[in-house]
Amino acid sequence: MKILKNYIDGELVSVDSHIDIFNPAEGTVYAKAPRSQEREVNCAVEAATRAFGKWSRLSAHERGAYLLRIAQKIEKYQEDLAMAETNDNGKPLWLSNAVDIPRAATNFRFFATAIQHFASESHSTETVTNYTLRRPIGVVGCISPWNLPLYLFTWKIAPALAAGNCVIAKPSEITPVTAYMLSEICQEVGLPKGVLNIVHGYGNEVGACITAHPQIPVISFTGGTKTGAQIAQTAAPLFKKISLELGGKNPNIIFGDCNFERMINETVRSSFANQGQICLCGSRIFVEESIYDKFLERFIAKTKQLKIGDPLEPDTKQGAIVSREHMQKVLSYFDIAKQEGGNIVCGGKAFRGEGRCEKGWFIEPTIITGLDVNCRTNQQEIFGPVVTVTPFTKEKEALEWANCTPYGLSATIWTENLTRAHRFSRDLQSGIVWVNCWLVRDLRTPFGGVKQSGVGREGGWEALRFFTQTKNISIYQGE
Ligand code: TXE
Repeated sequence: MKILKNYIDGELVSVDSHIDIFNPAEGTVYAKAPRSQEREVNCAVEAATRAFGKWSRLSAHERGAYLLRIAQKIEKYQEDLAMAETNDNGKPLWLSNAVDIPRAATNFRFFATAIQHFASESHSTETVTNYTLRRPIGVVGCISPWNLPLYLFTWKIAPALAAGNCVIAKPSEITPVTAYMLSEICQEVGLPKGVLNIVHGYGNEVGACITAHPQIPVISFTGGTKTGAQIAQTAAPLFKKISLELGGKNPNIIFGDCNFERMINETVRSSFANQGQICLCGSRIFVEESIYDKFLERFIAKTKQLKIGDPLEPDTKQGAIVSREHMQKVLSYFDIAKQEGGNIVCGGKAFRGEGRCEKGWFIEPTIITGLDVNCRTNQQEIFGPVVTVTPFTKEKEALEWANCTPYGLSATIWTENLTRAHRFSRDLQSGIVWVNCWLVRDLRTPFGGVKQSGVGREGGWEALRFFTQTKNISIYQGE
Protein backbone atom coordinates (compact mmCIF):
# COMPACT_ATOMS: atom_id res chain seq x y z
CA MET A 1 0.00 0.00 0.00
CA LYS A 2 1.30 3.44 -0.96
CA ILE A 3 1.86 5.65 2.11
CA LEU A 4 2.07 9.32 1.18
CA LYS A 5 4.11 11.90 3.05
CA ASN A 6 4.02 15.63 3.50
CA TYR A 7 6.58 17.75 1.66
CA ILE A 8 7.90 20.28 4.14
CA ASP A 9 11.15 22.24 3.98
CA GLY A 10 12.29 20.15 1.04
CA GLU A 11 11.86 16.83 2.88
CA LEU A 12 9.24 14.09 2.63
CA VAL A 13 7.94 13.82 6.17
CA SER A 14 5.71 11.15 7.75
CA VAL A 15 3.00 11.70 10.32
CA ASP A 16 1.45 9.21 12.75
CA SER A 17 -2.14 9.39 11.64
CA HIS A 18 -3.46 8.63 8.15
CA ILE A 19 -6.49 9.01 5.89
CA ASP A 20 -7.65 6.11 3.71
CA ILE A 21 -7.45 6.82 -0.01
CA PHE A 22 -9.87 4.92 -2.24
CA ASN A 23 -9.75 3.83 -5.83
CA PRO A 24 -13.31 4.81 -6.79
CA ALA A 25 -13.48 2.39 -9.72
CA GLU A 26 -12.92 -0.50 -7.27
CA GLY A 27 -14.33 0.99 -4.09
CA THR A 28 -11.24 -0.15 -2.18
CA VAL A 29 -8.53 1.52 -0.12
CA TYR A 30 -5.22 1.53 -1.95
CA ALA A 31 -3.18 4.32 -0.34
CA LYS A 32 -2.90 6.36 2.82
CA ALA A 33 -2.34 10.09 3.10
CA PRO A 34 -1.03 11.99 6.11
CA ARG A 35 -3.72 13.35 8.42
CA SER A 36 -1.73 16.44 9.33
CA GLN A 37 -2.55 18.93 12.06
CA GLU A 38 -1.63 22.45 13.09
CA ARG A 39 1.92 21.32 13.93
CA GLU A 40 2.66 20.37 10.31
CA VAL A 41 1.15 23.61 9.01
CA ASN A 42 3.29 25.59 11.42
CA CYS A 43 6.45 23.76 10.34
CA ALA A 44 5.57 24.41 6.70
CA VAL A 45 4.95 28.11 7.35
CA GLU A 46 8.28 28.43 9.18
CA ALA A 47 10.09 26.75 6.29
CA ALA A 48 8.33 28.92 3.72
CA THR A 49 9.06 32.08 5.68
CA ARG A 50 12.76 31.15 5.81
CA ALA A 51 12.81 30.45 2.07
CA PHE A 52 10.94 33.59 1.04
CA GLY A 53 13.82 36.09 1.24
CA LYS A 54 16.02 34.26 -1.22
CA TRP A 55 13.28 32.97 -3.53
CA SER A 56 11.58 36.36 -3.88
CA ARG A 57 14.89 37.95 -4.84
CA LEU A 58 15.74 35.51 -7.59
CA SER A 59 15.24 36.98 -11.03
CA ALA A 60 12.06 36.09 -12.90
CA HIS A 61 14.29 34.13 -15.26
CA GLU A 62 15.80 32.06 -12.45
CA ARG A 63 12.43 31.28 -10.87
CA GLY A 64 11.03 30.51 -14.30
CA ALA A 65 13.86 28.05 -14.92
CA TYR A 66 12.85 25.99 -11.87
CA LEU A 67 9.23 25.97 -13.01
CA LEU A 68 10.21 24.90 -16.51
CA ARG A 69 12.17 21.99 -15.05
CA ILE A 70 9.09 20.94 -13.09
CA ALA A 71 7.04 21.12 -16.32
CA GLN A 72 9.58 18.91 -18.09
CA LYS A 73 9.45 16.30 -15.32
CA ILE A 74 5.64 16.26 -15.36
CA GLU A 75 5.89 15.53 -19.08
CA LYS A 76 8.52 12.87 -18.46
CA TYR A 77 6.31 11.10 -15.91
CA GLN A 78 3.10 11.74 -17.83
CA GLU A 79 2.07 8.08 -17.95
CA ASP A 80 2.62 7.42 -14.24
CA LEU A 81 0.88 10.64 -13.27
CA ALA A 82 -2.09 9.94 -15.54
CA MET A 83 -2.46 6.44 -14.13
CA ALA A 84 -2.26 7.81 -10.58
CA GLU A 85 -4.87 10.48 -11.32
CA THR A 86 -7.24 7.91 -12.77
CA ASN A 87 -6.79 5.48 -9.88
CA ASP A 88 -7.38 8.29 -7.40
CA ASN A 89 -10.26 10.10 -9.06
CA GLY A 90 -12.02 7.53 -11.24
CA LYS A 91 -11.81 9.54 -14.45
CA PRO A 92 -11.03 7.72 -17.72
CA LEU A 93 -7.32 7.20 -18.25
CA TRP A 94 -7.46 8.76 -21.72
CA LEU A 95 -8.85 11.93 -20.12
CA SER A 96 -6.06 12.10 -17.53
CA ASN A 97 -3.62 11.61 -20.39
CA ALA A 98 -5.23 14.10 -22.74
CA VAL A 99 -6.19 16.86 -20.32
CA ASP A 100 -5.23 16.68 -16.65
CA ILE A 101 -1.54 15.92 -16.79
CA PRO A 102 -0.59 17.92 -19.91
CA ARG A 103 -2.42 20.87 -18.44
CA ALA A 104 -0.49 20.57 -15.16
CA ALA A 105 2.76 20.81 -17.15
CA THR A 106 1.35 23.70 -19.17
CA ASN A 107 0.45 25.58 -15.99
CA PHE A 108 4.10 25.60 -14.93
CA ARG A 109 5.34 26.39 -18.41
CA PHE A 110 2.83 29.18 -18.89
CA PHE A 111 3.60 31.03 -15.66
CA ALA A 112 7.35 30.34 -15.90
CA THR A 113 7.37 32.37 -19.09
CA ALA A 114 4.51 34.79 -18.29
CA ILE A 115 6.40 36.19 -15.31
CA GLN A 116 9.16 37.26 -17.65
CA HIS A 117 6.73 39.49 -19.52
CA PHE A 118 4.92 40.79 -16.47
CA ALA A 119 5.26 44.54 -16.09
CA SER A 120 3.80 47.23 -13.91
CA GLU A 121 2.46 50.68 -14.74
CA SER A 122 3.95 54.13 -14.67
CA HIS A 123 1.91 57.34 -14.64
CA SER A 124 3.70 60.62 -15.25
CA THR A 125 2.85 64.30 -15.18
CA GLU A 126 5.16 67.21 -15.99
CA THR A 127 6.39 67.30 -12.41
CA VAL A 128 5.89 63.85 -10.96
CA THR A 129 6.52 60.30 -12.09
CA ASN A 130 4.59 57.50 -10.43
CA TYR A 131 5.73 53.98 -10.84
CA THR A 132 4.04 50.96 -9.40
CA LEU A 133 5.94 48.04 -7.95
CA ARG A 134 4.35 44.61 -7.87
CA ARG A 135 6.11 42.77 -5.11
CA PRO A 136 5.75 39.15 -4.03
CA ILE A 137 3.62 39.02 -0.90
CA GLY A 138 5.14 36.25 1.24
CA VAL A 139 3.72 32.87 2.19
CA VAL A 140 0.51 32.04 0.37
CA GLY A 141 -2.02 29.26 0.89
CA CYS A 142 -3.40 27.22 -2.02
CA ILE A 143 -6.30 24.84 -1.38
CA SER A 144 -7.70 22.73 -4.19
CA PRO A 145 -10.47 20.17 -4.82
CA TRP A 146 -10.74 16.61 -6.10
CA ASN A 147 -12.33 16.98 -9.52
CA LEU A 148 -9.22 18.02 -11.49
CA PRO A 149 -6.61 17.22 -8.86
CA LEU A 150 -3.18 18.04 -10.31
CA TYR A 151 -4.61 20.43 -12.91
CA LEU A 152 -6.19 22.80 -10.36
CA PHE A 153 -3.44 22.32 -7.75
CA THR A 154 -0.76 23.51 -10.18
CA TRP A 155 -3.02 26.25 -11.61
CA LYS A 156 -2.60 27.97 -8.22
CA ILE A 157 0.92 26.93 -7.25
CA ALA A 158 2.59 27.91 -10.54
CA PRO A 159 1.57 31.61 -10.59
CA ALA A 160 2.15 31.94 -6.84
CA LEU A 161 5.72 30.66 -7.19
CA ALA A 162 6.40 32.53 -10.41
CA ALA A 163 5.44 35.79 -8.72
CA GLY A 164 8.04 35.12 -6.02
CA ASN A 165 5.95 33.82 -3.15
CA CYS A 166 6.47 30.67 -1.14
CA VAL A 167 3.54 28.30 -0.93
CA ILE A 168 1.70 26.11 1.55
CA ALA A 169 -0.50 23.90 -0.61
CA LYS A 170 -3.18 21.43 0.38
CA PRO A 171 -4.66 19.05 -2.17
CA SER A 172 -8.01 17.42 -1.60
CA GLU A 173 -7.81 14.60 0.94
CA ILE A 174 -9.89 12.56 -1.52
CA THR A 175 -7.33 12.72 -4.37
CA PRO A 176 -3.86 13.46 -2.95
CA VAL A 177 -1.60 11.08 -4.89
CA THR A 178 -0.49 13.27 -7.81
CA ALA A 179 0.22 16.13 -5.38
CA TYR A 180 2.54 13.74 -3.55
CA MET A 181 4.20 12.83 -6.84
CA LEU A 182 4.66 16.54 -7.51
CA SER A 183 6.62 16.81 -4.25
CA GLU A 184 8.95 14.05 -5.49
CA ILE A 185 9.38 15.97 -8.75
CA CYS A 186 10.22 19.16 -6.84
CA GLN A 187 12.93 17.26 -4.98
CA GLU A 188 14.25 15.86 -8.24
CA VAL A 189 14.58 19.28 -9.87
CA GLY A 190 16.21 20.71 -6.74
CA LEU A 191 13.56 23.31 -5.97
CA PRO A 192 15.05 25.21 -3.02
CA LYS A 193 13.72 23.85 0.25
CA GLY A 194 10.71 25.55 1.80
CA VAL A 195 9.67 27.27 -1.44
CA LEU A 196 6.78 24.85 -1.94
CA ASN A 197 5.33 22.87 0.95
CA ILE A 198 2.56 20.33 0.45
CA VAL A 199 0.61 19.48 3.58
CA HIS A 200 -1.99 16.72 3.32
CA GLY A 201 -5.06 16.36 5.50
CA TYR A 202 -8.70 17.13 6.03
CA GLY A 203 -10.21 20.46 5.08
CA ASN A 204 -11.58 21.22 8.52
CA GLU A 205 -8.15 20.46 10.05
CA VAL A 206 -5.27 21.41 7.72
CA GLY A 207 -7.39 23.62 5.44
CA ALA A 208 -8.81 25.53 8.37
CA CYS A 209 -5.31 25.99 9.89
CA ILE A 210 -3.97 27.38 6.61
CA THR A 211 -6.91 29.77 6.32
CA ALA A 212 -6.55 31.05 9.87
CA HIS A 213 -2.76 31.20 10.00
CA PRO A 214 -1.64 34.77 10.77
CA GLN A 215 1.50 34.41 8.61
CA ILE A 216 -0.42 33.39 5.49
CA PRO A 217 -1.89 36.64 4.14
CA VAL A 218 -3.17 35.22 0.85
CA ILE A 219 -5.55 32.31 0.21
CA SER A 220 -6.40 30.90 -3.20
CA PHE A 221 -9.21 28.35 -2.95
CA THR A 222 -11.23 26.23 -5.36
CA GLY A 223 -14.05 24.08 -4.02
CA GLY A 224 -17.60 24.16 -2.75
CA THR A 225 -19.49 27.41 -2.11
CA LYS A 226 -20.17 26.48 1.53
CA THR A 227 -16.46 25.97 2.19
CA GLY A 228 -15.72 29.23 0.36
CA ALA A 229 -18.08 31.07 2.72
CA GLN A 230 -16.29 29.57 5.76
CA ILE A 231 -12.93 30.62 4.38
CA ALA A 232 -14.18 34.15 3.68
CA GLN A 233 -15.51 34.36 7.23
CA THR A 234 -12.16 33.37 8.72
CA ALA A 235 -10.09 35.47 6.33
CA ALA A 236 -12.09 38.72 6.44
CA PRO A 237 -11.20 39.92 9.98
CA LEU A 238 -7.56 39.01 9.28
CA PHE A 239 -7.70 41.18 6.11
CA LYS A 240 -6.37 38.40 3.94
CA LYS A 241 -6.39 38.63 0.21
CA ILE A 242 -8.65 35.84 -1.07
CA SER A 243 -9.52 34.31 -4.39
CA LEU A 244 -12.46 31.91 -4.29
CA GLU A 245 -13.43 29.77 -7.26
CA LEU A 246 -16.65 28.10 -6.16
CA GLY A 247 -19.59 26.16 -7.49
CA GLY A 248 -21.64 26.55 -10.63
CA LYS A 249 -25.05 25.68 -12.02
CA ASN A 250 -24.28 26.72 -15.52
CA PRO A 251 -26.86 27.29 -18.25
CA ASN A 252 -26.47 25.87 -21.75
CA ILE A 253 -28.83 27.87 -23.99
CA ILE A 254 -29.61 26.35 -27.36
CA PHE A 255 -31.39 28.37 -30.05
CA GLY A 256 -33.19 26.86 -33.04
CA ASP A 257 -30.76 28.47 -35.49
CA CYS A 258 -27.66 26.77 -34.05
CA ASN A 259 -25.30 24.46 -35.93
CA PHE A 260 -27.14 21.37 -34.67
CA GLU A 261 -24.49 18.70 -35.20
CA ARG A 262 -21.73 20.68 -33.56
CA MET A 263 -24.02 21.69 -30.72
CA ILE A 264 -25.23 18.16 -29.97
CA ASN A 265 -21.72 16.70 -29.81
CA GLU A 266 -20.44 19.49 -27.58
CA THR A 267 -23.53 19.37 -25.39
CA VAL A 268 -22.93 15.71 -24.60
CA ARG A 269 -19.41 16.71 -23.57
CA SER A 270 -20.42 19.80 -21.58
CA SER A 271 -23.04 17.72 -19.76
CA PHE A 272 -21.06 14.62 -18.85
CA ALA A 273 -17.30 15.19 -19.22
CA ASN A 274 -15.42 13.98 -16.14
CA GLN A 275 -18.74 12.44 -14.97
CA GLY A 276 -20.18 15.96 -14.81
CA GLN A 277 -17.71 16.82 -12.06
CA ILE A 278 -16.37 20.01 -13.61
CA CYS A 279 -17.48 23.33 -12.20
CA LEU A 280 -17.95 24.50 -15.83
CA CYS A 281 -20.30 21.73 -16.96
CA GLY A 282 -23.59 22.99 -18.36
CA SER A 283 -26.08 21.31 -16.07
CA ARG A 284 -29.20 23.32 -17.02
CA ILE A 285 -30.01 23.01 -20.70
CA PHE A 286 -32.55 25.42 -22.19
CA VAL A 287 -33.70 24.55 -25.71
CA GLU A 288 -35.81 26.69 -28.03
CA GLU A 289 -39.16 24.97 -28.48
CA SER A 290 -38.85 24.75 -32.27
CA ILE A 291 -36.06 22.14 -31.94
CA TYR A 292 -36.88 20.74 -28.50
CA ASP A 293 -38.22 17.32 -29.64
CA LYS A 294 -35.44 16.78 -32.14
CA PHE A 295 -32.85 17.83 -29.57
CA LEU A 296 -34.17 15.56 -26.84
CA GLU A 297 -34.34 12.52 -29.09
CA ARG A 298 -30.78 12.95 -30.35
CA PHE A 299 -29.40 13.94 -26.95
CA ILE A 300 -30.86 10.87 -25.25
CA ALA A 301 -29.65 8.58 -28.05
CA LYS A 302 -26.10 9.97 -27.88
CA THR A 303 -26.00 9.86 -24.09
CA LYS A 304 -27.06 6.21 -24.11
CA GLN A 305 -24.07 5.45 -26.31
CA LEU A 306 -21.58 6.67 -23.67
CA LYS A 307 -19.78 3.61 -22.38
CA ILE A 308 -19.68 3.51 -18.57
CA GLY A 309 -17.21 1.47 -16.56
CA ASP A 310 -13.55 0.67 -16.13
CA PRO A 311 -11.61 3.96 -16.45
CA LEU A 312 -8.63 2.05 -17.80
CA GLU A 313 -10.53 0.87 -20.91
CA PRO A 314 -9.74 3.20 -23.82
CA ASP A 315 -13.36 3.39 -25.01
CA THR A 316 -14.85 4.22 -21.60
CA LYS A 317 -16.52 7.62 -21.68
CA GLN A 318 -17.91 7.63 -18.13
CA GLY A 319 -15.59 6.57 -15.34
CA ALA A 320 -16.29 6.35 -11.61
CA ILE A 321 -17.70 9.00 -9.28
CA VAL A 322 -15.00 10.25 -6.95
CA SER A 323 -16.29 8.89 -3.62
CA ARG A 324 -19.10 6.88 -2.09
CA GLU A 325 -20.38 9.98 -0.25
CA HIS A 326 -20.42 12.02 -3.41
CA MET A 327 -22.17 9.23 -5.31
CA GLN A 328 -24.85 9.09 -2.62
CA LYS A 329 -25.28 12.85 -2.79
CA VAL A 330 -25.74 12.73 -6.57
CA LEU A 331 -28.13 9.76 -6.39
CA SER A 332 -30.23 11.55 -3.76
CA TYR A 333 -31.11 14.15 -6.37
CA PHE A 334 -32.94 11.55 -8.45
CA ASP A 335 -35.54 11.17 -5.69
CA ILE A 336 -35.65 14.92 -5.20
CA ALA A 337 -36.20 15.46 -8.92
CA LYS A 338 -39.02 12.88 -8.99
CA GLN A 339 -40.68 14.53 -5.98
CA GLU A 340 -40.41 17.84 -7.80
CA GLY A 341 -42.31 16.40 -10.76
CA GLY A 342 -39.34 15.64 -13.01
CA ASN A 343 -39.24 12.86 -15.62
CA ILE A 344 -36.00 10.93 -15.77
CA VAL A 345 -35.75 10.24 -19.50
CA CYS A 346 -32.25 8.71 -19.44
CA GLY A 347 -30.17 7.11 -16.67
CA GLY A 348 -31.33 7.87 -13.15
CA LYS A 349 -29.55 5.11 -11.28
CA ALA A 350 -26.24 3.69 -10.17
CA PHE A 351 -24.37 1.49 -12.63
CA ARG A 352 -22.77 -1.81 -11.66
CA GLY A 353 -19.29 -2.31 -13.07
CA GLU A 354 -17.76 -5.63 -14.03
CA GLY A 355 -14.68 -7.53 -12.90
CA ARG A 356 -12.42 -5.37 -10.76
CA CYS A 357 -15.03 -2.58 -11.00
CA GLU A 358 -17.88 -4.60 -9.44
CA LYS A 359 -17.75 -2.58 -6.25
CA GLY A 360 -16.92 0.73 -7.92
CA TRP A 361 -18.98 3.89 -7.72
CA PHE A 362 -20.66 4.55 -11.05
CA ILE A 363 -23.76 6.50 -12.08
CA GLU A 364 -25.53 6.39 -15.42
CA PRO A 365 -25.48 9.76 -17.20
CA THR A 366 -28.88 11.19 -16.45
CA ILE A 367 -31.27 13.55 -18.25
CA ILE A 368 -34.29 15.02 -16.46
CA THR A 369 -37.16 16.96 -18.06
CA GLY A 370 -40.36 18.58 -16.83
CA LEU A 371 -38.93 20.53 -13.91
CA ASP A 372 -39.66 24.06 -12.79
CA VAL A 373 -36.61 26.33 -13.15
CA ASN A 374 -36.80 27.27 -9.48
CA CYS A 375 -36.89 23.75 -8.01
CA ARG A 376 -33.97 22.36 -5.98
CA THR A 377 -32.74 20.14 -8.80
CA ASN A 378 -32.44 23.23 -10.99
CA GLN A 379 -31.01 25.50 -8.31
CA GLN A 380 -28.47 23.42 -6.38
CA GLU A 381 -25.10 22.26 -7.60
CA ILE A 382 -25.28 18.47 -8.02
CA PHE A 383 -21.80 18.10 -9.52
CA GLY A 384 -22.40 14.78 -11.20
CA PRO A 385 -23.54 13.31 -14.55
CA VAL A 386 -26.95 14.92 -14.31
CA VAL A 387 -28.59 17.57 -16.49
CA THR A 388 -32.05 19.03 -16.79
CA VAL A 389 -33.62 20.05 -20.10
CA THR A 390 -36.24 22.81 -20.32
CA PRO A 391 -37.91 24.23 -23.45
CA PHE A 392 -38.28 27.99 -23.95
CA THR A 393 -40.11 30.10 -26.50
CA LYS A 394 -38.80 33.63 -26.00
CA GLU A 395 -35.26 34.90 -25.75
CA LYS A 396 -36.19 37.01 -22.72
CA GLU A 397 -37.46 33.94 -20.90
CA ALA A 398 -34.26 32.01 -21.65
CA LEU A 399 -32.14 34.85 -20.29
CA GLU A 400 -34.23 35.17 -17.16
CA TRP A 401 -34.00 31.44 -16.48
CA ALA A 402 -30.29 31.33 -17.24
CA ASN A 403 -29.74 34.01 -14.60
CA CYS A 404 -32.15 32.67 -11.97
CA THR A 405 -29.73 30.73 -9.73
CA PRO A 406 -27.44 32.01 -6.96
CA TYR A 407 -24.47 30.93 -9.11
CA GLY A 408 -22.77 32.64 -12.03
CA LEU A 409 -19.66 30.81 -13.16
CA SER A 410 -20.03 30.06 -16.86
CA ALA A 411 -22.64 29.89 -19.60
CA THR A 412 -22.82 28.47 -23.11
CA ILE A 413 -24.92 29.83 -25.99
CA TRP A 414 -25.64 28.08 -29.27
CA THR A 415 -26.82 30.38 -32.05
CA GLU A 416 -25.71 31.50 -35.50
CA ASN A 417 -27.22 34.94 -34.88
CA LEU A 418 -24.24 37.17 -34.15
CA THR A 419 -26.18 40.08 -32.67
CA ARG A 420 -28.04 37.79 -30.32
CA ALA A 421 -24.80 36.09 -29.29
CA HIS A 422 -23.30 39.46 -28.30
CA ARG A 423 -26.48 40.64 -26.58
CA PHE A 424 -26.78 37.43 -24.59
CA SER A 425 -23.12 37.38 -23.65
CA ARG A 426 -23.47 40.91 -22.32
CA ASP A 427 -26.57 40.17 -20.25
CA LEU A 428 -25.72 36.77 -18.80
CA GLN A 429 -24.74 36.91 -15.14
CA SER A 430 -21.60 34.84 -15.36
CA GLY A 431 -17.85 35.26 -15.37
CA ILE A 432 -17.28 33.19 -18.52
CA VAL A 433 -19.41 32.83 -21.67
CA TRP A 434 -18.79 30.35 -24.49
CA VAL A 435 -20.53 30.96 -27.80
CA ASN A 436 -20.80 27.89 -30.06
CA CYS A 437 -18.10 26.08 -28.06
CA TRP A 438 -17.43 24.81 -24.57
CA LEU A 439 -14.42 24.63 -22.26
CA VAL A 440 -12.11 26.40 -24.64
CA ARG A 441 -9.46 27.47 -22.20
CA ASP A 442 -6.85 30.07 -23.09
CA LEU A 443 -4.68 30.45 -20.02
CA ARG A 444 -4.26 34.18 -20.67
CA THR A 445 -7.95 34.88 -20.08
CA PRO A 446 -9.53 35.78 -16.73
CA PHE A 447 -11.24 32.87 -15.05
CA GLY A 448 -13.81 33.06 -12.25
CA GLY A 449 -17.42 33.64 -11.39
CA VAL A 450 -19.96 36.16 -10.14
CA LYS A 451 -22.56 35.88 -7.38
CA GLN A 452 -22.01 32.74 -5.27
CA SER A 453 -19.60 31.29 -7.81
CA GLY A 454 -16.77 33.22 -6.27
CA VAL A 455 -14.61 36.22 -5.75
CA GLY A 456 -11.59 37.23 -7.81
CA ARG A 457 -10.16 35.94 -11.04
CA GLU A 458 -7.46 33.42 -11.87
CA GLY A 459 -5.49 33.07 -15.11
CA GLY A 460 -2.96 35.19 -17.00
CA TRP A 461 -2.11 38.60 -15.57
CA GLU A 462 -5.03 38.32 -13.14
CA ALA A 463 -3.25 35.51 -11.29
CA LEU A 464 0.07 37.35 -11.24
CA ARG A 465 -1.65 40.49 -9.98
CA PHE A 466 -3.43 38.49 -7.30
CA PHE A 467 -0.20 36.96 -6.06
CA THR A 468 1.62 40.31 -5.87
CA GLN A 469 1.22 43.41 -3.76
CA THR A 470 1.19 46.78 -5.48
CA LYS A 471 3.07 49.75 -4.17
CA ASN A 472 3.00 53.12 -5.88
CA ILE A 473 6.09 55.31 -5.73
CA SER A 474 5.72 58.96 -6.57
CA ILE A 475 8.84 60.97 -7.48
CA TYR A 476 8.96 64.71 -7.75
CA GLN A 477 11.24 65.78 -10.54
CA GLY A 478 10.98 69.56 -10.46
CA GLU A 479 8.83 72.23 -12.11
O1 TXE B 1 -15.46 20.34 -1.53
P1 TXE B 1 -14.80 21.17 -0.41
P2 TXE B 1 -15.93 18.84 -1.43
C1 TXE B 1 -18.57 21.35 -4.93
C2 TXE B 1 -19.45 20.21 -5.32
C3 TXE B 1 -19.25 19.24 -4.24
C4 TXE B 1 -19.11 20.14 -3.06
C5 TXE B 1 -18.36 19.57 -1.93
O2 TXE B 1 -20.79 20.65 -5.35
O3 TXE B 1 -20.33 18.37 -4.09
O4 TXE B 1 -18.41 21.25 -3.57
O5 TXE B 1 -17.17 18.94 -2.39
C6 TXE B 1 -10.78 21.85 1.57
N1 TXE B 1 -11.19 25.24 5.40
N2 TXE B 1 -17.28 21.36 -5.56
O6 TXE B 1 -16.47 18.43 -0.13
O7 TXE B 1 -15.18 20.60 0.90
C7 TXE B 1 -10.87 20.39 1.21
O8 TXE B 1 -10.04 19.61 2.05
C8 TXE B 1 -10.28 25.16 4.42
C9 TXE B 1 -17.12 22.33 -6.56
O9 TXE B 1 -14.82 18.05 -1.92
O10 TXE B 1 -15.08 22.58 -0.67
C10 TXE B 1 -10.43 20.42 -0.24
O11 TXE B 1 -9.00 20.50 -0.30
N3 TXE B 1 -10.30 24.21 3.49
C11 TXE B 1 -15.77 22.45 -7.02
C12 TXE B 1 -11.05 21.72 -0.75
O12 TXE B 1 -11.25 22.52 0.42
C13 TXE B 1 -11.30 23.31 3.51
C14 TXE B 1 -14.81 21.40 -6.88
C15 TXE B 1 -12.39 21.55 -1.46
O13 TXE B 1 -13.26 20.83 -0.63
C16 TXE B 1 -12.29 23.36 4.50
C17 TXE B 1 -15.08 20.49 -5.80
C18 TXE B 1 -12.22 24.39 5.48
N4 TXE B 1 -13.13 24.51 6.45
C19 TXE B 1 -16.30 20.49 -5.21
N5 TXE B 1 -13.17 22.36 4.27
C20 TXE B 1 -15.49 23.41 -8.10
N6 TXE B 1 -16.24 24.48 -8.20
O14 TXE B 1 -14.56 23.22 -8.85
C21 TXE B 1 -12.74 21.71 3.17
N7 TXE B 1 -11.59 22.27 2.71
